[in-house]
Amino acid sequence: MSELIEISATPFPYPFAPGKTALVVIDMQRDFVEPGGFGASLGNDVSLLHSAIGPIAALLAAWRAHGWPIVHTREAHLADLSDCPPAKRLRGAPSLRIGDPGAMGRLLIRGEPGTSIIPALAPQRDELVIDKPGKGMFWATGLHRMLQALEVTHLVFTGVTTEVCVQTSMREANDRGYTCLLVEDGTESYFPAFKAATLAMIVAQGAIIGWHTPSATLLAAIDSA
Ligand code: C5J
Repeated sequence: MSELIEISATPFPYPFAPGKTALVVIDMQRDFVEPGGFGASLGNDVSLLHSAIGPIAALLAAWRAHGWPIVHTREAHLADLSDCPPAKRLRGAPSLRIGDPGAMGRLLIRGEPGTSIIPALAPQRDELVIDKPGKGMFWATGLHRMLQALEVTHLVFTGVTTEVCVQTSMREANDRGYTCLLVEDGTESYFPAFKAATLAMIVAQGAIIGWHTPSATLLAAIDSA
């Protein structure tokens, strides 16, 4: 493995592996971030997610400058909903359900305008873009094999929402042996208290799931390495 860089982090320094660390951007798609999508249909204020966009853009620029691996995910189902369990689709009383037509096409359906990643964070041609039917990025996606083929051992997490798809993906990654860091200002939730709780619980018990640190700390460490 290439030499590790120690990044100041909570609860103790994170061992960053240059070239072996993929940047993961979870679900920065219009359906969660813009009005009229899935997030809004659940009654959420989507503007609460916007502060993560700048830090994620800065991290993408740094990863691209080094040619390091990047993974974007989208929560997106097949058009016939065969990969969307009724237990997911029929839960609660949203104003629109998954698959219903909305302001940006059918909600959370692959290929619809709402599932596209917001223009500020648009993927580039050589980056992995994973459509996932679940909250976690490994469930029914084949991503683990793709990361193994790239010899990725470490993952830096960003995206939305902190306590749902980001945390689920980070837990799945931890179970698969990846060393995981969550970027504090590169993730957001519709519920600030849930974001705070997630940050606290992943680092408890000696980084039981992983580490967290601000984007500025990570970027400065990468720059000076
Ligand atoms: C949600 C996600 N919140 N991307 N999805 O349903 O976190």
